[in-house]
Amino acid sequence: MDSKIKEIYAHPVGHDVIKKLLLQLNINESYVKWIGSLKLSTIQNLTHKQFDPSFYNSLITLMNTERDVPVEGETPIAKKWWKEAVFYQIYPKSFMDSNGDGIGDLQGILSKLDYLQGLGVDVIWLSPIYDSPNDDNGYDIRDYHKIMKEFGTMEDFDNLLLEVHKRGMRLIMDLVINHTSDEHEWYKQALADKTSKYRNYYHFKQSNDDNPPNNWTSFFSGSAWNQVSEKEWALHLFSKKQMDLNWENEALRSEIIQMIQWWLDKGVDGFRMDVVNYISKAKGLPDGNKVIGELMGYYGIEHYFYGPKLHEYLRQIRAEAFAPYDAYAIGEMPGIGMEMGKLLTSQERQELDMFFSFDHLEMPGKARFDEYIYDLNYYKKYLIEYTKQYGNQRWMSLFYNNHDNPRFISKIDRTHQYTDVLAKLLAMIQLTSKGTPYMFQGDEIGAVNQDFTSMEAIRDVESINLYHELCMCMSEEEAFTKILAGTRDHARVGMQWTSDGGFSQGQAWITGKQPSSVELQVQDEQSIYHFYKFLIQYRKLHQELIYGDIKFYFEKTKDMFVYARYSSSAFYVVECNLSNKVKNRLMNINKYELVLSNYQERERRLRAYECNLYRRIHNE
Ligand code: ISL
Ligand code: CA
Repeated sequence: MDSKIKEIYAHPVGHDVIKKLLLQLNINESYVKWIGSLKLSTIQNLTHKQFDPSFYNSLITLMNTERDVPVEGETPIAKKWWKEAVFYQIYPKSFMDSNGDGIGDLQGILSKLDYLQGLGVDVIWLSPIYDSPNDDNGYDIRDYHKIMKEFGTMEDFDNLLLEVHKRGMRLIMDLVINHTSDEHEWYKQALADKTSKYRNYYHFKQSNDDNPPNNWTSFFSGSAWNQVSEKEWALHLFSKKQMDLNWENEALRSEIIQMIQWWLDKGVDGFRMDVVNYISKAKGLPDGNKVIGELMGYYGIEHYFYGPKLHEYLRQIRAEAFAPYDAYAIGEMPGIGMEMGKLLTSQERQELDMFFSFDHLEMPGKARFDEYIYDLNYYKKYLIEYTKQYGNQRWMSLFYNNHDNPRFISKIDRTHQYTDVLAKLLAMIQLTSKGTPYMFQGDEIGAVNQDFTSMEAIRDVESINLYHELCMCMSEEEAFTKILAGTRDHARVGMQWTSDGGFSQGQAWITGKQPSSVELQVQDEQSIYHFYKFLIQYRKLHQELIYGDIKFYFEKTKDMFVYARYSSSAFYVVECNLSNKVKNRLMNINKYELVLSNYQERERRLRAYECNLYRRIHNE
């Protein structure tokens, strides 16, 4: 408690916790400087009403969890296939339906491998395809060694993997090891017999009264506890059918590691680890601080988003499963900031290779279900800071979309009048910045949010639960408006292969429509699809855009985003107008040749969302 704020801010964990709180409160970071010399105890006295001692104990515990500070100083970038590759996330349920039952499947994906190879995709990430009751569309796994029947058979999977490898592509699986379905054999045995060894594979906890054992809330509304008997409860951070695994249990850890090895023996190339930062929970599962609960929207999160043994578990998985197979691993880690990200992914730490940070997806003080216009100047600031701070021992993932978020392009341009140039601008930044591009199905055809008209069209368990919770404190119309702003279903409607049909000839499990289609985009040389295809190819041939140095210009100039990627032998500049207003060009381009633009004609000034890639002519 005698530590000064500036000392706490200098600690990687302290830095990210303070930064996260300021972000949620929409308070400028410069505030930290003013209070830097104050002691934590002074701050506690000033805020003892809001932050009770439990908050400070959590912060200090978090900081003492991992004493190492990330290695700084510059080493050359180590070349790796996953730093050069373009990844493409497929949500199998909505990608392509081969048998007309209205649900995407593995044979449907197989039929589109040539399309993906033609686009230039190097790695496919499949959202979960394991046997599941589909309470959370496969993120509730019932059997890790079986393929979900709606998606096909294990033979279909083996054939798909073979065909992916035949094309020189790779495939990574979505690994959900924070929780299993409540229909998993382990959980069924745990419920059936209190003395079973599987009882301790989960978090069962006594409660002295008929309230849950602590105040933790679920990401999918309500308490994070299922009552399983008069005095016993079981923990679920997500839906009531997704039961959290107890990673303290060595037997559980080794079963999970054996399962990972089983998939690696089949030849998969790596994994995306679902909410992997949640797997270690604070001892005793203590109550969450109320102020943090209100601020973050979820009670208890400080006790598991960066748990006491997270590094230990990740090192064990790496040592026993990933390393022997030289497998790739990216962690999905909601709430983890840049400094903690360094501790979890720096190459010398032998834990994860990369991670998905989410701090860029919403603006400060905004949450996914808020309606607001996203300002690309915030993304510019985020990208510049991350790129400068992240150095060469770590490697960023660059993504706008996934199956959990509304379409990024629709947050910026709600009327969709700029879709064509804006989608290309986003592609330009993603494919020329320093980091690995992660595309999500539909990015390449300018997929946008859906104008769902009622809850009848909504399928996502998170949205349905939240809607019922909101209806307790607002009208159905207001509740639906909030759901419409943030529902994950915007990203889960079918891939639009042809203009009349979507991904299925049958009655699709979810209905949606895109303004364009693969068919139209492939035919039109000036399409978003061809813009992606060109850039994916170009960066492979001109690897300054991957491994080159990076330099930012006009950092303080609003709406202008200009940076160079260069080596001793080639120099590229990317020039972007982040606004829908005409802007003066700030750079002198007469020594450059234009490689690619999202506008056909040349003009003296930059038009709405105009982006240009230039190559410096060296013979002058
Ligand atoms: O963090 C969240 C609450 O706002 C969600 O974005 C999301 O649930 C979180 O990022 C974790 O997502 C992953 O785990 C979930 C699953 O529903 C998501 O689809 C998956 O990507 C539970 O497995
Ligand atoms: Ca099907």
